Amino acid sequence: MSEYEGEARVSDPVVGVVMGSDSDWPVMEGAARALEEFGVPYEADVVSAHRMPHDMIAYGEGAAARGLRVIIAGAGGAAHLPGMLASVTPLPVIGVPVPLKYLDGMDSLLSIVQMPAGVPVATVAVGAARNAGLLAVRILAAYDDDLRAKMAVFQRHLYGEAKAKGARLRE
Ligand code: RP5
Repeated sequence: MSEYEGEARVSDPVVGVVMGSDSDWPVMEGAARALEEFGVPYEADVVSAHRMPHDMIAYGEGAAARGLRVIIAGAGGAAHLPGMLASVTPLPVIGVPVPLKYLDGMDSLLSIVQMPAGVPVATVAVGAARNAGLLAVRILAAYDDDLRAKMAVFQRHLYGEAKAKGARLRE
């Protein structure tokens, strides 16, 4: 059983966090944790583009009707999952390049970011699943006053941390 099974599922998820393999979870967990911090209901699952292509298409085609509003998709190597999902859903897809043993994640990054015109994937930095989660929150917050207020608090917190670092250097 994957580590995340049983803990990452909530009722009525609005974000789908999917990945090509459970070996991606140590990276993708960052997205899940960010969503939890903001109280955003999400689901997590393995949907491999190459090992379960029909499931992948079904996931993408059914996502909006099931109530999802954003998909975060992570994969490593020949990372086709985010782009293929974007091709079959009208929802925004955020791609997370997962770094593997070789090539430092550059293969994953280029596989995800080089999408053809008309089929965008919002690609975050290699391994930056937390930012993917935060971007999903921002997308949802555009139409949710409470969530936008939470994001503003979060940003003020970031500001405070950065200022404190400067203050420590000046001591
Ligand atoms: C990709 O292959 C997955 O997203 C993962 O990053 C990589 C390796 O998968 P495993 O061989 O560990 O299952 O499709």
